[in-house]
Amino acid sequence: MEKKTALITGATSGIGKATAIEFAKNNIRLVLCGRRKDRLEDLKAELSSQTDVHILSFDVRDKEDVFEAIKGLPQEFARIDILINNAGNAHGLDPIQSGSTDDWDAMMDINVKGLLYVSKAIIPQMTERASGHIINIGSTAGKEVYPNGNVYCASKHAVDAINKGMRIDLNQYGIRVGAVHPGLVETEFSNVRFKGDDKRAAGVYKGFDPLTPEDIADIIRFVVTRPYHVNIADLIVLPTAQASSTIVKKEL
Ligand code: NDP
Ligand code: 8X3
Repeated sequence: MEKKTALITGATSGIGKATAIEFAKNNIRLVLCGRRKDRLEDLKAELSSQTDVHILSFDVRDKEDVFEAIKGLPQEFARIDILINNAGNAHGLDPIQSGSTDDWDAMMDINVKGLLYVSKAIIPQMTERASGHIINIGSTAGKEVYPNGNVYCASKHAVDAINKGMRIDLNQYGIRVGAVHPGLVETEFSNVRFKGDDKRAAGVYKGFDPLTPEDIADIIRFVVTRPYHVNIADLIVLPTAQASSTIVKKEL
């Protein structure tokens, strides 16, 4: 079988990094993206004995950089069969009346507009070939709204809508589109949300077994390795201890 190439955004940590490691084990060639170049270089060094790896460092908020980076891919990595739209974060956890506009900008610009820019840079080659697979990483925050989650939840509701819209519009090209919506996964997500307050971040995952990034990577690997006629369109994954965004069975 011909080797596939996957482009993963947000590959420097958490779910994106674990997916890169899982894909490398499964003989998938990798284009790994993120802002932290040193981490991309380390991951490339770690995975290069298993598969071909190319790294691209850009901020998904910068439209020109996104298009330039993807347009400039070397020929052997230019054909993207699988796009994992994963880059994103929550910034802050504040009630709407006191939320920071900088946090709001970051979440809408990264989680929504960044995902659109990367998709726009890649979809034309997929429509031209009439093949491809796009996985959008949403969240339970895209299915529910929780206290103080306001704008992060809005950004993930937007990802949910974009995922559905992509599937409809790309249907005629035979391109598979689906979303994976995780619940609580222990990554650097909460360290970013709480702006480096690592104690508060660790507290989010105390008293229960959260999902690990490897749990999600395993599921993404399953999704992309189904036969072509199978498209897993929308998948919610929770830790067993979590029933909803606000109901988590904790033993403290
Ligand atoms: P991490 O903080 O561990 O990873 C986030 C990744 O996104 C990093 O690789 C980071 O790379 C990248 N990223 C962030 N901002 C930008 C930017 N402006 N430009 C380019 N890349 C960027 O968090 P997770 O792995 O948990 O998050 C991955 C995805 O999963 C996100 O979309 C998140 O919303 C979603 N998610 C997470 C859940 C969780 O509980 N952890 C649950 C549900 C969904 P770098 O900083 O190097 O640019
Ligand atoms: C990440 C999960 O519950 O922190 O999307 O929003 S949550």
